Order: sequence, then C-alpha cells, then structure tokens
Amino acid sequence: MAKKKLRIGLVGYGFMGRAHSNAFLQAPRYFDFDYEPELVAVCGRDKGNAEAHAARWGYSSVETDWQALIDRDDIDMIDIAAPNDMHKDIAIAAAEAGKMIMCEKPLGRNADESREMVAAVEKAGVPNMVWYNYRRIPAVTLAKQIIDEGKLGRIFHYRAKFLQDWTIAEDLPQGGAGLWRLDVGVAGSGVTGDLLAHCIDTAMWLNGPIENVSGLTETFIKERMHNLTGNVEKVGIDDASLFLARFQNGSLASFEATRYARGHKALYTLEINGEHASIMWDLHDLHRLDYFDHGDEGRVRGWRSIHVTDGDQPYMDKWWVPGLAIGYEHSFVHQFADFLTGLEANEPALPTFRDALATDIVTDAVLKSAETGQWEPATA
Ligand code: SOE
Repeated sequence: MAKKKLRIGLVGYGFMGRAHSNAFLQAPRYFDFDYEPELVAVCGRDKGNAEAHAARWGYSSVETDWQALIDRDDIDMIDIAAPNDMHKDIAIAAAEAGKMIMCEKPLGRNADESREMVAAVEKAGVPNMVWYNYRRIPAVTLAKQIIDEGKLGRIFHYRAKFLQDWTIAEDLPQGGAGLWRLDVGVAGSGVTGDLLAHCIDTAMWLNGPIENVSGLTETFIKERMHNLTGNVEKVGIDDASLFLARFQNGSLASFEATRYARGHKALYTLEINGEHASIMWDLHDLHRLDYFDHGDEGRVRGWRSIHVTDGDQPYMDKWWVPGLAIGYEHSFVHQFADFLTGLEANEPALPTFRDALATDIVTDAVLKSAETGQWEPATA
C-alpha cells in the first residue's frame, strides 16, 4: 500500500533545526510507519543559511518568511525550531491554517503565551507535540515503566539538576544568533525556561503534577554587551535557578539549574526514592539506569547499573544488537517516531501543547516565588 506523505516545513536551521531534521530522516529508516516524511521546505531569516541547511538535509525548497511557509498548501506539518519569541505567533498561525505542529521547548516564553497556543491548537483540532526529548531516552522511558508498574511503591523524594558552565565569562555578549538564550526578550527567562523546564517535564511525567514551589534565582553577571544593539545592557535572564517543590502525591523535591557550575557541560541528573526502590539517571551516562531494589536478597542487595541496550528495553529493538549504545540524537528520532505512531493511532503523542503548558505554569511559579519570597501554587 502506498504510504501517506507527511510534508514537513521546518522553521529554524540552528542546533535544534539540525536535531529535528536528523530525526525526520532517521525515524523512517529504523521504525515502520504508514507515513512517509518528506522534507519540503526550511525557513530561516538568512537565505544563505536556509539554503545551506536545505542542501545538507535534503529539503527541496527554502523560505525566508514563516508566514509564506504556513501559506503553502504542500505542507502538512510545521516544525518550530526558531527562538522562543517566535513560537507563539508561528504556532497560532499554523494552527489557524490547519497544520499539524511540533514545537521546540519551552512552548511559550511564559504560561500566558502557552495558553494562547493551547487554545489555538485545540480550537483547530490539529495534532501537536512539544520536543521534550529527554523522555525518549530509553533509560528514562524504562524508569517510567518501572514507576508505573509500582515497583518503587510510595514515592518520597524527587531530585533533579541540570548543570552547565558556558556563560561564566563576563565578556560573553547577549543576543543574536547562538546567544539569544541570554536575551530575556527572546528567551523569556534564563535557565528556568531553558533547563529546569526539561527537569520539570520529566518529573511531572514520572511523578505526577507539582502542587507548589519555593524558588531562588540569581543573575551573576548583571550587564552584557548586546550583539544586536552594540550597547552594554542589563541582563534580564536568571543565570541560576533552584526550587523546592511538593508534588500532589505528597513527595518532596529539589531542583537546580545553572550555567555557572564550572566543569559541567550538560549534567542532567534525576533521582527518585520510593518505599521499595530508588532510581538514578545521568545524561552524561545516558544509556544506564541505576536501580536499587530493597526486595533483593540482603546479601547481594545493592545498586544495579542497568545497561539499557537490550531489545526488550524501550525503543532498543529498533537499533543495533544488545550491548551497543545509542545517544542524544536518538531521543529526537524516538520523539518523531512517537508523533507518527500517534497520528496513525489517531491519539495524541506526548507531551502535547497542553502538557507543556503545565511545565510553563511551574516555571512561572518558580520565577514568581523567587521574586515574592513566598511559596507559590504551581497548578493551572
Ligand atoms: C542550552 O545550552 C541547551 O541547548 C538547551 O536549550 C537544550 O534544551 C538542552 O537540551 C541542552 O542545553
């Protein structure tokens, strides 16, 4: 039977444009779908860069105006990999044009933007998903299976951190290509929306909704040269963000994200302690899940380091032979595979825009709490 085409229009050719393009190409090579992705157009402000991206990844055309991309009737799905300040307008216009949408995280620059985006996709009834890719690392998906099977029992603690060190230099400018994450107008916030958002998405997927939070943020470098204006300007983002939380299931949590942890490049770790068992995961060793089961015989009880590479472990039957690891880019491949599987089953693929809004509600609450010094509710 002839496959149905899924004609893709990508907005953005940066780091995430590459990660997504790779996923579009790789997923159908390793997974079986009724859909056949077709890379129809890439859109970016700089025509030369868009053409270079199109040539490298196999897009058949380029656009420099995202509205023109959306207006095309040879595109079914708009993939948003542009900076955060463009997510809302592109998503709403795409929804109004009846396109499916995949959007890079965070959904909006704040929960108000995300609410508008959720309303637009739900009104239009278009399939939608946000690229919170870490859910799709096989070891993290295995953690989800273990928790859902009740193996941890009652959960007491959730602990997560995401540590980087790339903005410590005082002379690093803010703004413009590659550095828009330091510009609050474009990014919305600093590490809260960029890094804690990942931790919160995974946490709520694994451990349910967060009830309230108490946050603490700091901007260590107060002024930076702005690449677009050439002026030294106030820095509006949070460089570090920590918060305590209480989940609706009664468990207590601590979260930390910073770009000032010298020596750490992308140390995303999570740990969950339950009544019967605990799990730990570390992005720097992403194919391993550490698991402690108190039910094991006492003499041999201890932390197991599960090498999540076997065919009966999540996603791994699609890759190599047992024992051979996969990496970061595969989390995007899996996410796109899940999107296509969702289309075929006529079921939403997670996280939807609505799920990602829940994350933005928590990040807003963290930022608010850091300002008020009070605990803040983190539910809609
Ligand atoms: C920031 O450095 C960043 O690239 C985030 O924007 C990504 O979402 C994260 O996965 C890795 O770090």
